[in-house]
Amino acid sequence: MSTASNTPAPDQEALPATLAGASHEETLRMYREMLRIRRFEEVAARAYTRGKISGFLHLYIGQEAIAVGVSEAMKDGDRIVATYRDHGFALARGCEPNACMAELMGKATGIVGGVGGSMHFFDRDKGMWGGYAIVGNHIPVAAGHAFASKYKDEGAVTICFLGDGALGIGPTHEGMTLAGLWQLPIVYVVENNRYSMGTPLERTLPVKDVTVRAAGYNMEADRFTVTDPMQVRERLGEAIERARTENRPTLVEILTYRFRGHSMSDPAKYRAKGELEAFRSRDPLEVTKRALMELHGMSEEKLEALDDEIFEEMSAAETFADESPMPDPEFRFKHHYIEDESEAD
Ligand SMILES: Cc1ncc(C[n+]2csc(CCOP(=O)(O)OP(=O)(O)O)c2C)c(N)n1
Ligand SMILES: [Mg+2]
Repeated sequence: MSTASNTPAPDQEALPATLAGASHEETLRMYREMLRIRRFEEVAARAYTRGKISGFLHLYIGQEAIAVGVSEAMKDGDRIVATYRDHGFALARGCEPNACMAELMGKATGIVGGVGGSMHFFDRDKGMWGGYAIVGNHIPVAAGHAFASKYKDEGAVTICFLGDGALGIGPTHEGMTLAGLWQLPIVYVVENNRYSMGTPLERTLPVKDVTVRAAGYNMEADRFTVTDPMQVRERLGEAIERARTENRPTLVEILTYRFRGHSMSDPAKYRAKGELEAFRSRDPLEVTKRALMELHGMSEEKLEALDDEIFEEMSAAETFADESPMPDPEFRFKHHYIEDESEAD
């Protein structure tokens, strides 16, 4: 399918059919998860400006519906392989905000003991197989995951996320070639947020529709503009099940938008005038909130109470991280080599 348009819709347009067909319970569950990601990152951004976080901090604000939707479509054993813009995936998979915030601050209680930081969130039990900092280099790694699942006949699917900026990188081509050649149980999802750092995709992409490449890799294709998490669950769910039941890989392009700069040091001055506001008017988080009010009769007060509760949860995570110790310096040598056979698999 190649019918998606990335043109902002006017304010207050009709709610998407996917939300109209969802129950109150599932709409609320997904809204809550999206809001948790957004508030987590806002608290993290504040902590960054207070000097509590070193290095890079890439926020996922605006794209949350994708992490929440894919997580809903996954089964136990399925694997996410993500870029450095990875907080949303970890939280959507059920990783604890305390451990995630502590990781941002490099603390011993962090999700990988404080040695990975923002770009390397990892939790095998939750199906969160990283956080990769090097653009495009995780695409063959993800093919390796999918190869292992197929070889061991695990029935598991790998879902690999990449940015539009990874499309011209050598390893992207290498990984996708192998996935198509070996017909691996994998879904590659390009989160096209229109920019790689400050460069608009018109200056990097020779062909606008990324999914035309799928034919060259012998993959299925899908392409859509994200509206809400239910839609993402549905569309990626189809690709995930095709990978699981037929070992048929898919290349998906999701047209999305990030509301903040590339990282905390980017004031995002390269945007066209009015662009940000236009995209904000169809923020999937706000669209899902509207569905809760208009379709399920939720009051402003109830939604505000939920927001307050989530803000408290994320502020408590900041306090937890603040009060956590730094890692033992020796910890940096752990995991360089396998010390014990039980760690080998
Ligand atoms: C191989 C490599 N080259 C350059 C960089 C520096 N870099 C970090 S993020 C980025 C832009 C990537 O943009 P995109 O893939 O669109 O992802 P987005 O940040 O929009 O999510 C670049 C060039 C890097 N990390 N790795
Ligand atoms: Mg991008």
